Amino acid sequence: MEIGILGLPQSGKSTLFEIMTGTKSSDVHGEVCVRGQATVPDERFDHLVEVFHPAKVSPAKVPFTDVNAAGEKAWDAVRQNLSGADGLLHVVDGFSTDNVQEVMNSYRKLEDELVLSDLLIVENRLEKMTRLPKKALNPQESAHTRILPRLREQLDAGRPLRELEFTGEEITSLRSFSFWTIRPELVVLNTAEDNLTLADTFRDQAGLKVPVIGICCQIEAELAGLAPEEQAEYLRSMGIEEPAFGRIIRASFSLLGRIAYFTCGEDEVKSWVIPAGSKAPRAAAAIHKDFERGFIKAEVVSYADFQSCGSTLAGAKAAGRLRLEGKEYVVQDGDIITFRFNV
Ligand SMILES: Nc1nc2c(ncn2[C@@H]2O[C@H](COP(=O)(O)OP(=O)(O)OP(=O)(O)O)[C@@H](O)[C@H]2O)c(=O)[nH]1
Ligand SMILES: [Mg+2]
Repeated sequence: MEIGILGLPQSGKSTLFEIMTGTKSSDVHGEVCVRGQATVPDERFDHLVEVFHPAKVSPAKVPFTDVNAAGEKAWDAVRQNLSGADGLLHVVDGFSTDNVQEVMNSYRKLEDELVLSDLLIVENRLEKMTRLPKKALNPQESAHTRILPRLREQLDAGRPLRELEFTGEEITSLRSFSFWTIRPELVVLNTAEDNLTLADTFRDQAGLKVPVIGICCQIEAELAGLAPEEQAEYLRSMGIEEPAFGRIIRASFSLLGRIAYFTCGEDEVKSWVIPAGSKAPRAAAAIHKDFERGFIKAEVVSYADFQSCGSTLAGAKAAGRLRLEGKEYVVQDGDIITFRFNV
């Protein structure tokens, strides 16, 4: 699981990366590609830590990748380093202009680049296949001859591939292409400090089918150096309720279709990241493969039930809210789970 940060030069990518991950990006030994982990802000998790006072605290994390590349080979470096990213965070410069049309143009400029890049891949592939005799095609290639013309049509119209519907099989067979526009995208508009509402205007006018979040990276970068009370005071003075970087991290997390469940004890409170829709044994495998193989039952209480039963497991049990779930149970976001297994 990884999110790649993309954007035109000097749009604020590295600044945002540093705010979210606390990892310096811009001047680390001239490295082209920098990876960092961002902690997902979660009030539920914080409450569990307060209740259990564990020796160890392990919140959910999202890995981000920032690419520092300039010059002619910049695009190659970006492509190479982000080919494995599951989702894209597209940073748009909204601070050097207050004209929404200009902001839309700079958003489109990179999007068009990505669409074009995907189109070239599709056309090369189709061209290669037309030169092969039909009978010489392997099953993978025949699948491609069926799907790729549809992709070409979409890209030709300047539209991203993520708007098309694919079957699970099609997605698997397309994976090796590492298309840009098939991956989920979150747009981050980096606004000037006196123009925080630009993101709302942009969202309304651009009519995008992907989520848009506004942030003023400059303000939030300054925040990072302050003590917590000073941060709150500073935010209030700027008219901001909550730092936007937390919302961006949370949105990135859901962009990848991930949810979290918790394991709680005196030794550790931990948030485990799993794909939404995972059944209990699959979810258990996040902790240990043996938990999946030897899965017997999961003792589950939802976070809301836990809280309403006095925030203790004993309380939840006494109220009959601690459920014993089997192999078919689909784990829900915020579940507090103890697995029973046999190895
Ligand atoms: N006014 C203003 N300037 C900003 C803001 N965010 C970033 N900048 C400036 O924009 C410049 C680029 O910031 P970076 O975070 O390095 O941008 P980048 O996208 O990583 O740049 P490259 O990696 O060189 O493409 C810096 O000089 C920042 O000071 C902002 O919110 N407001
Ligand atoms: Mg940079």
